[in-house]
Amino acid sequence: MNSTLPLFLATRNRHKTREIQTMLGEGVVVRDATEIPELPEIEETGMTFEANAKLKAEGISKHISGFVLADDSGLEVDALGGEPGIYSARYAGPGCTDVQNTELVLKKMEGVPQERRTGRFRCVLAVARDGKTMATFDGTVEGRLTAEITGEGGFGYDPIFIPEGYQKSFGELPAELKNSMSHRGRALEQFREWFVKNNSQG
Ligand code: ITT
Repeated sequence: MNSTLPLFLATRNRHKTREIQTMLGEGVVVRDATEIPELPEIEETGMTFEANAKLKAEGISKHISGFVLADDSGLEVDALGGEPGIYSARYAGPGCTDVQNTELVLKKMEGVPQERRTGRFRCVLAVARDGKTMATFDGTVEGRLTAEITGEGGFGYDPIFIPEGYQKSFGELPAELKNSMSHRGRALEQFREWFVKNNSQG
């Protein structure tokens, strides 16, 4: 990207903001909802990642001018029937921590053999302006669950997720490697193309 473009993220999750800012690079200056405490808390009442991403993007874009990008994401575990899925952030209950969520998944997976510990991260990005969604993008990364917490990198469920083709978890692998293949990285590649095109059209 040639000039500096502003982008507002409809998130209060600073880990997402850091990853997105890193991946979009210096040409895009990212701000998020942690900078504006008056912004409303958008209730995630949708039944899909896409519905919740749209709710967040549309809700916040009524208060912020320009493009607003929202990310709804989570972990789907096959042996748990796709849980925690859209409930990833609140799996262990309202206000719970990443560690509590991660420990709950591991507990529910106790005794599940290696070959059945499959799952994936999913991310849907929605971009909105003036309360209307303009586009959505999605990305997934397949992998398997560890039996215990591994590494200190990343956030959320990263320490219990080993991406396909690797022997280490996202908690152990370098951030650049995660970003190059992650659900968020894949969705963001598509968004980036859209963003450049739509900004150049004014
Ligand atoms: P916002 O709604 O404010 O964006 P949130 O953390 O509540 O923040 P979500 O509702 O999309 O976001 O929940 C996503 C949860 O899924 C998040 O809290 C993590 O626990 C997990 N998650 C998403 N992406 C992840 C990643 O790249 N690595 C590990 N865990 C991830």
